[in-house]
Amino acid sequence: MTNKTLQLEGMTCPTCVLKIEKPLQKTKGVEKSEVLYNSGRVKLTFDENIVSADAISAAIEQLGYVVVSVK
Ligand code: 9UX
Repeated sequence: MTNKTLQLEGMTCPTCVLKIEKPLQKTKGVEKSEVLYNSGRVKLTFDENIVSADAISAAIEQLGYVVVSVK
């Protein structure tokens, strides 16, 4: 399993957390996700054999947020 933290921009109300978390939880390969409104971060645990950090970031950007860093 791989752990990454994404720094987002664009979460402007607390409901954004749910808008991001729901699709992440349905994404194959994502084992655990935690969206933190206050810091604007997404903590991820995922299987790199199934999904990449790039693919997850792209999916979040499709929702209208900007991923400013992946660490
Ligand atoms: Mo609030 Mo976020 O109306 O996409 S849910 S800004």
